[in-house]
Amino acid sequence: MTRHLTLPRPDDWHLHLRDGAMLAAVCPETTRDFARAIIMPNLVPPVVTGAQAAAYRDRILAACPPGHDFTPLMTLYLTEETDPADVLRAHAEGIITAVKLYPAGATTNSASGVTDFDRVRGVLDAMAEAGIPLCVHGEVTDSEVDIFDREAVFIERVLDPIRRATPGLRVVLEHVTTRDGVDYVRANDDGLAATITVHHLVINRNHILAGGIRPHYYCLPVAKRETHRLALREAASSGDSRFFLGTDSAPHADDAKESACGCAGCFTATNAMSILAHVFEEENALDRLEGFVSRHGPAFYRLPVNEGTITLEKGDTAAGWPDRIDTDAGPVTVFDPGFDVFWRVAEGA
Ligand code: OTD
Ligand code: ZN
Ligand code: ZN
Repeated sequence: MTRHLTLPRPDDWHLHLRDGAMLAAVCPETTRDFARAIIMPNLVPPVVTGAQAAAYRDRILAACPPGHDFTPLMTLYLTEETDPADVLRAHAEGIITAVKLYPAGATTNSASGVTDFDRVRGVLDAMAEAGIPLCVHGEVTDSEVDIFDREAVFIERVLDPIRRATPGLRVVLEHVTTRDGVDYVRANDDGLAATITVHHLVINRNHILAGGIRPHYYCLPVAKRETHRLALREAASSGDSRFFLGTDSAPHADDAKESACGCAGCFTATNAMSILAHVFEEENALDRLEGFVSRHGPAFYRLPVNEGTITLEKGDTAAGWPDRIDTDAGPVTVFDPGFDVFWRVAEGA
């Protein structure tokens, strides 16, 4: 039985680090294990210009503990007012790695997102030309569409038309949660990939709702029924380079989640690698974890694989992690997979 697994240092291709007190507290939880992360721009107000992205990057680097070697890969929040020239300049200067598309109102802090997709066509054309990836929150926001169908409907009504209208645009379908999404990625070869979270590999919708409502399992896109979770596990552990890790670790203070109208988001930065090792071992795919966390993402983003390594170790006792992280914005509960995990990160180099 494998007890040690050494991998190139992994990257997180979808992460929320927030700002201020929350950033200070959660940043080390990611930088301990991960070398790079695609940083989501949904601050309040959102990161919409190259100058704002550069300033946010500097705040993240200042929050990085000394000795942690971490590169934040910044994104811009696409709005109907985004200036293509600013996007191209920020990319050429190495300030941003990608642009993020949120349909207006789709998730936490997405009010400034796009309503009329024709109004961002100029930006998308410029991005296609320059090879800048578009990261997409793939859910429609139409209140008449059932929340469990919003990803599949988005693919049909929005994503596929955007890709057809913008040949060459490189797209990441973020946090894919359905078999429909997996199948769509598999059926389209060029310039399309998907990130998969840790929590969507672990929970289905029963975990949120059966036997009591569990706010710490509520996120967007919401976890779907079991067949979809199994499709995600299969895709993540298949070795297909179009699927890679994006934790979507999204911290909220506990009082904002444990509320009559709780915020969406699961905080997995602390235990992501331990849980992934457990999941891949269950799938008899420990040898494919390296592709999912360390190789497929850099290949899509045209970046080198990290030079340092991380070693995962399987112990005889359950790996411990704190139930919650203390922050000056209040405690943040760490995602509980609901089973014992024996893998831990032994060392990084
Ligand atoms: N989903 N929560 C958040 C973002 C994500 O859609 C997402 O990327 C957040 O809190 O920023 C969530 O549930
Ligand atoms: Zn999203
Ligand atoms: Zn997210």
